[in-house]
Order: sequence, then C-alpha cells, then structure tokens
Amino acid sequence: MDFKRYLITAALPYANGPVHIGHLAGCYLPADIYVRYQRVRKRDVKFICGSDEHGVPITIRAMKEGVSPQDVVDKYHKIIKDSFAEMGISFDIFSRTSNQIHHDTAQAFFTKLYDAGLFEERESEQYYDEAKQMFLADRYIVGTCPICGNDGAYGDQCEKCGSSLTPEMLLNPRSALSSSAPVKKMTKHWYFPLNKYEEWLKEWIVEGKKDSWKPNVYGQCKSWLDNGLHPRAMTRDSTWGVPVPVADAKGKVLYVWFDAPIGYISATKELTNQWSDYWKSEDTKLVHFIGKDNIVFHCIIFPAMLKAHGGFVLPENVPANEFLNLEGRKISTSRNWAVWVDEYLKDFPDQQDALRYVLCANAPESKDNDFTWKDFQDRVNNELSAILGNFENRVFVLMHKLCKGRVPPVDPEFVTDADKALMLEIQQTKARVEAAIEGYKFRDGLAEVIDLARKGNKYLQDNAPWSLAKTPELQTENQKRIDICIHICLQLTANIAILINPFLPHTATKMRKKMKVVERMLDWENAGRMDLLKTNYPLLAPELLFRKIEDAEVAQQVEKLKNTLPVDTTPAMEQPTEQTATPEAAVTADAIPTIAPQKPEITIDEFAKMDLRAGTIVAAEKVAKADKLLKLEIDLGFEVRTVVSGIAMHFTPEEIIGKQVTVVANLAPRKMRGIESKGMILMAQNGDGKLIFVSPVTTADNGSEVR
Ligand code: B3M
Ligand code: ZN
Repeated sequence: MDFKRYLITAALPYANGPVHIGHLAGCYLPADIYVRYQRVRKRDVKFICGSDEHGVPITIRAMKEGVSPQDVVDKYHKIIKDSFAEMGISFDIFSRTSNQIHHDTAQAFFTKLYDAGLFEERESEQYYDEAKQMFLADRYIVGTCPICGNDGAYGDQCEKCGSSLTPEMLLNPRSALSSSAPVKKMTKHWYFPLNKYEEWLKEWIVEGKKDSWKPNVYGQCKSWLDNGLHPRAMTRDSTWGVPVPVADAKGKVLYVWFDAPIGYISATKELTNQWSDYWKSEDTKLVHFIGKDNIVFHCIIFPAMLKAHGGFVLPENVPANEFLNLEGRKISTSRNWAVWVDEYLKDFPDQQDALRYVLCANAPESKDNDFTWKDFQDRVNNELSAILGNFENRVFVLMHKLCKGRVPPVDPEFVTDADKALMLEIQQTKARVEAAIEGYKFRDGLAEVIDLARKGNKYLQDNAPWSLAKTPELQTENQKRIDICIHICLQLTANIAILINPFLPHTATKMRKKMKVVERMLDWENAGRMDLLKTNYPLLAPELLFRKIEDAEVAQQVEKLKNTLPVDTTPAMEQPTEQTATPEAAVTADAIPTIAPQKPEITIDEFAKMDLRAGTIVAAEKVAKADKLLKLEIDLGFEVRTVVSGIAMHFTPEEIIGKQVTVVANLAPRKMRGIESKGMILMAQNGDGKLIFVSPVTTADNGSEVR
C-alpha cells in the first residue's frame, strides 16, 4: 500500500540524563536512517521527538542532584537536544513534554475519555511515607525480594533475579526516601479499562500484524494478550507531571506513560498547523521507533488509548530494537556504565559518522549486541576506512594522476562485459538497499553499500589502470581503457554517496562537495544512473574521508570506562540488569538511588558469627589476565593469608603494602583465577568513588578481633 504521508516518531528520551550509544543504536539512528531515506525519496515525512520530562526517573534524579525537577529537565533537555543535532539525527521537531501545548493536549485527551465515562474510579490503599508526607511510587519502596532474597529489591522489580514485583510482594518494605516503614493510605485513581480493548487488540495485532511486525515485537505483544489485560491506573499521586484535569484530583498527575506518547501528537501540533493531516488521515504511515522496553506501551496501551479516543491513525509498525551492551555489561545510566554521546563528540570531534557506522553495522536489530571500543576501532579502520574510504580515495588519486583531474570520457567501443556487470551491480544494490530500509533491516542496507565499495575496489584491482599507463606502445587504446575504468569508478563513487547518505549523511555531504555537485544529486531516484558526473568536469583534489582510530584512543576510552566502574569487590559477579524486558518494570527502570538501602535487621548472634580481624598487607601483586584483581598477602598475626581483592583499578600494589586493613577472616574460601582467596577486606567509598580501606585509626595488633 502506498501512503501519502509518513509520520515517524522516536521514543521520547527521559530528560534525566544525557543520551548514550544504547539510545542511539536502539532507536534514534534507525529512525533517522529511515526518515532520511524517505526524504530523499521525496515522500512527505515528519520526524517527531522530544524529551519526556515527567515521571519518577526525573524526580529521582532531582532528589539525587539536590535540585528541582524543572532544573533537571532544563539541563538534560538541552544536552540531549544538542547531542542529537550534532550526531545528525534530523528531527523535524525536538519538543518537550513540559511545554504548555503538551499539557493542554494531554489534558484534553484525558478529558475526552473522562467525559465519555471511560475511566473507572478506584480507591485503593497505597504506600505512604509519613516522614516525607508523600505517596511512594513503586520505585521508592525497597525491601527483600520474595523470589531470590535480595534485600535491595525495588517495589517494581528485583534487579538481582529480574523478577517483576509489586510493592506488596516485598518482605520488609521500607521507604527509599526516609528508610521508615511505609504505611498504607487510601487514595483514588482513574483506571483505563485495557481489558475492554483486548479483543480488538487481538484482532489488530495477532491477526493483522503477524507478518509485518518484527518477531520480538509481535511475540511480546502476543504474550501480553495471552495473559489477559487488566484496567490500568492512568493517574499518580505526585506534584510533578500534567495535573489531572478533574475537580477532585488535587495532588494527582497523569501517569507518565499516559502523557508521554501523547507527546508525539503535541509535538506535531507545535510543528505544523497541518498536524491533523498526519494524525487523522488513513493514508498516513505512522511508525514508532523504540527500544524493546517500550513495546507494551506503544503496541498495546497507546493504541488502546487512541482507539478509545477515536479519530487517530494507529501505528503501521513498531520496529523495536533489542539492547546494546557495552564491553560485556548492560549499559546503565545510574551506574555510569555508558558511552555518553556528548562526551564521545568531545573526544572524537567530527567523527559522527564513525559512530553512526559502527552502531548501525552492529545494531541490536534481532538480538542484544555488544559494543566494545576494540570493535569500534576495527570496524572504522578495517571496513569504513579500508573499504569505502580507500575506494573513494584511490579513485580521486587516480583520476588526478591519469585523467588530468577531470571526469574522463567513455568510448562505447571499448566497454567490456565486466564494466557492464559493475553498472548492473549498482542498480541491483540500489534495489536491495531500498528493500532493506523499507523492511527496517538497516544493518543489511548498510552492508550492501559497503559491499558495493568492495566491488569497486576489486574492479579497480582487476583493471589496474596504473599499470596500463606504463605501456606507452599501446598509448591510445590503453588510455581509453583507463578513462572508462576511472569514469565508471567516479560514477560509482557518486552512486555510493547517494546510497550511503541516509546512513552516513556527513560522509555523503563531504563526497558530494569533493565532486562539486549540488545537494539534489543525492535524491534517491538518481541512484543507478551512470551520468551523475559530466565528462570533462574537474573535481577537487583527493582528501581522506575517514581517519583511522588509533590504539591510544581506544586505550583511553577503555581506561575512562574502567574508572567509572562501580565498587565491586566480587568482580566475577554479574552487574544487575537495569534495562529489562518486563514492561511494568521499564517504567522507572533507569534510575536507582546511589545510596544503597539498609539491609534487613540481623540479630547480635548473627553478627557474632562474623570473624573480623585486623591485618597488615605484606605483599601485593596483580593477577595475570584479570585487570581488576590484586593478590594480597595479609599478616593476621597468627598466619599470613592470601586474599584476592577486586581493587586493582583503585590501587597499585606498591602503594598498599604496609597498610592495615580489616579482614573478614572466616569467609568461606573461594577460587578466583585459579588462586584460592581466604577472606575479604572491608572497603568503603568516598564521594568521588575512590575506595578507602576500613582500617583501625591507629595501628592495632595484627590478629586482634574487630568488634
Ligand atoms: N521516556 C522511556 C524511555 O526513555 C520513555 C519513552 C517514552 S516514549 C513515549 O525508555
Ligand atoms: Zn530477586
């Protein structure tokens, strides 16, 4: 089916931190590629985004930074917006949900459903912090996980075992704000009857989208639908958000997942007076680009809201990506385990396309993928630079050397089958890239373009125009072949600029400028043509498109990451996950208070089981092939013990020899990297994350008990 208009949205990022490469790879880059492609196909497209400035993640961040929620969103909205702009993510608008137009739009939406009598009002008991005088969002309640016993579980999720929880399930619940035990208090909320839309959703998704939605998206939806839908509260007790537009709703705001998707509509309104042409007409193709943790909200809840409201188009597709990990760990905003886009841009100025290339070539389209700095370097140096950059550069060098810096002529009599085959290849590549992009397979599309450059290199190698130039006795004939070869390579270069443009727009622009052609040349319909550059036209001098990424740069980035590593004296342990596929938990999953909640009470007898001793580090050395581990010999007075400790990122062996520490002496021994570690040393952390030994203030006798 042909659509008149394309309305493309990318998930509104929470304005509770800068954006990282996981965000880019997950949704903004694929969305941008798709939109850029539609634009050069001359389709009527609007690309909508903005920051999501409500909800618990924002208030938690405000609490952590000791500022107001408004300060938080003002700060991060700007950082996020600038990062996207610099990366070439070409939104038509990047709005924000704290705008008046959004508040008005979201309230009008709610009111329409309210007036239609759609909401169910329900009173229920909810946790309340009497010390802080406020209702507690699930995330603000901590306690012991009933499934795995982790005593730092949150009221919506246990990060240790990944279970999705409710505050009622927690043993020993307490407030993360005051540590006091929360009490239950009655409160009223408005519930959207999702269950009433179950049948309709089944028909629309299970029957209608089976073949067009990605299997991961379809599968998640189906399992939600199979489990049955229930009414869902669309309001919250909070002072931060869009006020509930109902008389008796003081102190209540719209649930962030009610207002945020409406943000797509309000941003479109802000962008154009014709907004309803996009949102209210059947020939619009609405596509939501998101990460997998947002699937249920975009595929089930928001469509049901739109249906209930009436008059809006529904998403034609929701091509959600999986997650990108970083150096083997989950990316985490709160743990600072991330490559922040704003920092990347400072460290690698003008290398936007290098990152775009790697994030697309390695995009988590069908499974979680890992970003490593080494892989970044390899891909940039060995693919982007060695294949595409190299081809383009060779062509420019050769045309200046063998063809006087001008586009050489073609004598049809000397054109060979191999020449024709390459020309055909260009057209076929165009068709394959089109199919890939239309099918949301951006990795494949990009690989096709690189492959075309690879074929260009081979063609050059096969024809070896530089050697033809060395046989003067065949001068004219050889020159004709040289000319044809360079001519075809130049047309191929121009074609590559068109095909690579949606993926690497900065590169396409550079290429175009060197060929001295106008932007219109990059129109998609021009791909496949062999007359993009006119014969005899002079082109600019060669200049490398990409620079290599040096070992030192990679080492520096890896070092930077290591320095942000959380304190972790049990290095073999997996980091708890923050991103999660459980949709309920995803609501607030990106914000975790840095001060760990207190653990459940223990008795004096339980404490007395622990044998803590003063000891002196008498020897220390690095453990081979484990960059976080030090092997320590500790004098405990009655014996010298081996303890392996995960502190190598914080201390050199030399600086800790002679230090007195507190040792858990009766900890069960365990093997790390083949070394038996008998005990553990106690550590604390200061404000900037530096580790400190917990040691006696003045020197104690080695072996004396710490009580
Ligand atoms: N802000 C969640 C997220 O950033 C949320 C998306 C809203 S899209 C309407 O993952
Ligand atoms: Zn658990």
